Amino acid sequence: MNDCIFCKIANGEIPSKFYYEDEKTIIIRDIAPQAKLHYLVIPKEHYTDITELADKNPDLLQHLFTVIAEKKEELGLTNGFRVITNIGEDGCQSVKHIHVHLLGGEKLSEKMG
Ligand code: DGP
Repeated sequence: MNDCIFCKIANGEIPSKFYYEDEKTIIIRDIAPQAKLHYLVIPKEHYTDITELADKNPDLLQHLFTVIAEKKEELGLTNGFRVITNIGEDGCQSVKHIHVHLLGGEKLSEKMG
């Protein structure tokens, strides 16, 4: 995916601070944070959204959530947080490379949509 910004971040073409990295995953801070702490959990391999990932590589989907569970405290998400993944047009997905938003570090709005 030559044109994909998250592929470029994951492969180092666009420099970005990684808050976590393993062979399959990176975690970065969102460039336009919508909470005191706003991370993006991104698989290095390109899939468009979570439905494609679930269909084509369920082990990688599980890995993303294992990383979230293992790293949440190191990321400062100690008192709960919100997990969001946007899909497609109605979901307002702007980057077409699956990423999981982690929002926390403060009490969030009860509204989600
Ligand atoms: P979504 O709307 O779910 O596709 O969210 C995409 C998010 O990605 C959005 O909150 C802004 C963030 N984002 C876009 N480009 C960059 C970037 O170059 N660096 C970082 N850190 N975040 C980005």
